Amino acid sequence: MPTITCIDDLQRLARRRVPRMFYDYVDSGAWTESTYRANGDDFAAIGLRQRVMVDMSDRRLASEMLGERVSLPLALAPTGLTGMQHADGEILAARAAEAFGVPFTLSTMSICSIEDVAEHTSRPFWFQLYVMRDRDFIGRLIDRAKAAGCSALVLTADLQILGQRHKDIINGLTVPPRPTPRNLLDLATKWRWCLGMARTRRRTFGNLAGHVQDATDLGELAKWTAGQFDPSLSWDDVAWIKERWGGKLVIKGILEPEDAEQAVAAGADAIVVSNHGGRQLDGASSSIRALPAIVAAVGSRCEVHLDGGIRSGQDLLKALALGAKGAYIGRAFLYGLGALGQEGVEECLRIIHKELDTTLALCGLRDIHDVDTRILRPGSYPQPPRTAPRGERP
Ligand code: HOC
Repeated sequence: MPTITCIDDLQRLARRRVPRMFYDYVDSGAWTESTYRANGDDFAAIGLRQRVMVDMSDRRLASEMLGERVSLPLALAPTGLTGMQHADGEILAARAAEAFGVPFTLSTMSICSIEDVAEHTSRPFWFQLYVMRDRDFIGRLIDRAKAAGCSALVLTADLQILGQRHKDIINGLTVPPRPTPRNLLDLATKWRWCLGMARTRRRTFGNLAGHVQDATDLGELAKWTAGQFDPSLSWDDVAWIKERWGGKLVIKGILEPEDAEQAVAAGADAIVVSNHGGRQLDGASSSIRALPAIVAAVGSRCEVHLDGGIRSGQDLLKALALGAKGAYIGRAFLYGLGALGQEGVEECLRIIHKELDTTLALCGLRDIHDVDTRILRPGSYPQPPRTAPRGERP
């Protein structure tokens, strides 16, 4: 087993253990992947200010997201097909999040169902909702999340149609999936993954089972699902979703202040600044670059979270410094999951926690709540556009 020191190490191990089709599904973005790359590059461009000779003992990283106590301001993002990175992936990731004291978000497009995850965890998890054409089905999904005790509904706003990812097409992860000779040869070298999959009874999209006639076939379900995302979804729909749900509502996929305003007007308790991990609109802004303007616009009226590009505790600290109340990791925990199952997700969280703690201290702070732009090197970080106060000339 190689020594694991950072998320890159988990990624390398995952690449060796997860079938290429599913590894690439995670490690890919839309079209040229420019937004996917920018998510990481724009974090790397932000510099930190070292401070010395200040008392750095007794550091505090614990905080709150949506009123829930979190051991660090981080949640596991909703990620599709998580149970294809490792057998029972969603259950294992949710258990790791629970053990670490951070929220887990289950995707509509998960392999394990809402009920599977609820049965194997005690901490309430968050449920991510895709709005599909069949609104009755969506209503019932919301009811199921409520019945399972989910503590927040995360409505994804940026996937009314599916972005095109070239690696998925090349690998045959199209709808329906295409088993090519290359895929079959690759599977032969991923024996751990195959053993796990042979043991589990979960192989299809658990939340959708029973809804289509042939619910046992991944290809059929994928085909059905891709045609089901509702391109007509609009802000008007948030009202009925909010009413049916009745609990904390998060709107994910916001990059522009105007949309943030709409989300707040629609009653969001939190918004997630996100470009879907660079998997939807290639050319869209990186999440960290979009964050300051959104915090300036709505940060006093709702929680602003960030998703996209977080691969270390340093990235997380930079997002907090720019006004995020918390952030999400997607690929980082999926690499841990693919590499080492539940232990890998816990290792990912330990790594990020340690990096956050060390960076906080070296920036001269002890409490995560004291973090702001003073820890960032001037000129290296994005700033909100200068606007004149209402009623004044710019
Ligand atoms: C077959 C349809 O959030 C992603 C997911 C969406 C999954 C849809 C899969 O891949 O970005």
